[in-house]
Amino acid sequence: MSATAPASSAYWLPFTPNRYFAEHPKILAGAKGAYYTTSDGRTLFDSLSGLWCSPLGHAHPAIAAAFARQPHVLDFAPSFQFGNPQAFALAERVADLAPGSLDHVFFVNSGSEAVDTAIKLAIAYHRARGQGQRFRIIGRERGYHGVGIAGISVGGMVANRKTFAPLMMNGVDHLRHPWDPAEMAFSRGQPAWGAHLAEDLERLVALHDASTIAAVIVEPVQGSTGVLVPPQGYLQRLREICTRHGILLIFDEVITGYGRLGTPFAAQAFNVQPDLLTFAKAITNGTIPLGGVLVDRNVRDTILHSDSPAHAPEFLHGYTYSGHPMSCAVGLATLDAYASEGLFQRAAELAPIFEAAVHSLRGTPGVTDIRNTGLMAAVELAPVPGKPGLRGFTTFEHGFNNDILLRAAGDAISLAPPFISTADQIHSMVDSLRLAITAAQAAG
Ligand code: PXG
Repeated sequence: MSATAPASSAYWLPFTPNRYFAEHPKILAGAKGAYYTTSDGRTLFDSLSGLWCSPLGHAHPAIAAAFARQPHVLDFAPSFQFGNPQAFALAERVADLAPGSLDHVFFVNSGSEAVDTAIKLAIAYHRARGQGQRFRIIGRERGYHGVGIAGISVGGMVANRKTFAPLMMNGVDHLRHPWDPAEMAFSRGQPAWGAHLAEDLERLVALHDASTIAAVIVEPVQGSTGVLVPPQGYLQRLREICTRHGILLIFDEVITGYGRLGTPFAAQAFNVQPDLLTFAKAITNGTIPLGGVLVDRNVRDTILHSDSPAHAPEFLHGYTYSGHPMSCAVGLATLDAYASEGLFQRAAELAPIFEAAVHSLRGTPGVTDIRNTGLMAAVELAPVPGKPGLRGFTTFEHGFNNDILLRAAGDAISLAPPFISTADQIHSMVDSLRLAITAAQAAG
């Protein structure tokens, strides 16, 4: 097998400039612990836990063992009309980690599917309680909810939406995002300013009337557009407004789920209870596709006790691979590893070390903001005039050509190191980023 990517390669890479890639291929050939190895034998620190999904690091032996075992037990089971022990066991474990009455789990295979599923659950819930006119879903600017049509409709990433504008879902509206560098640049943790931005929801209620709104979907911390941390009191206020108007609150925790903020879910870190909660990524440490929606007891009961006949499904939704025994077995091994190694606690303990290290970049030429919470942060870089995204891209390229795998969100660099990282690794990650930022500045 060739280690390089020929210009004529059959593989079309997702969210990648493919023409550029053909000339400058980047091949990850191996991974162990907190490091990747490139096809030319270099070692790179994994500063984003893969794509936010591998907090345990790579090649974890307990996960490898689950992969080896499960095909001999049950390699596939039909998901419609049948259960399997792995799916039941994992649903219990996920529900045990979740706050309050989020005690049922609908399994899917990705974050995008989780978002589709949550939106359908919200619509189905209102219909089951006789409020089928509630069809609107409110998202947020700069939100990322995957790439399904529902997800890009409620999402707020312009580049992902504009090509597909004719396909956008009806009835969607958006809150403003809560990042304002003039008010909150270099905040550590939750910014003090900005709770009032949640009042956008009252404006949308006044515009559309609550009787037409089914749900609000937000990432508790906006991840993909560069770690936008919710201002103090903001999520509480959103919750209050939703409750007042009978609107469901959906937290998209595809990134924040499973310890990123030092608690199982961000809902617990911020002490705000959603009605539906989506997860994916870290549930299997990224090793096999799996996602899901945690569903509030009342939402589930309402849908189950709607007027469908006893022999017909109450919720017309599901995937061939929902509750796949392989994914669920690996999910169980992953949750066991988080628990036995105390890794959510470790993430909480590393967070202040990480915060201090990341904020040491303040003053580095070109750094215009630093934002962080838990073990996630973003460093905002001044753009190259007239070329948005180029500074972030050059910084990423420099990191790759040296010793660190970086992820650029436009001109911000996002960081989310594995929970197994040591304090020394966090410091050297920030040193490597400083060098990459400086090199990208010098490149003009
Ligand atoms: N919701 C959220 C909040 C996400 O972050 C998805 C849904 C979609 O998940 P799937 O599994 O369908 O990709 C995501 C995915 C980045 C980056 O660079 C973020 C994601 C994926 C890839 C890259 O920040 N988030």
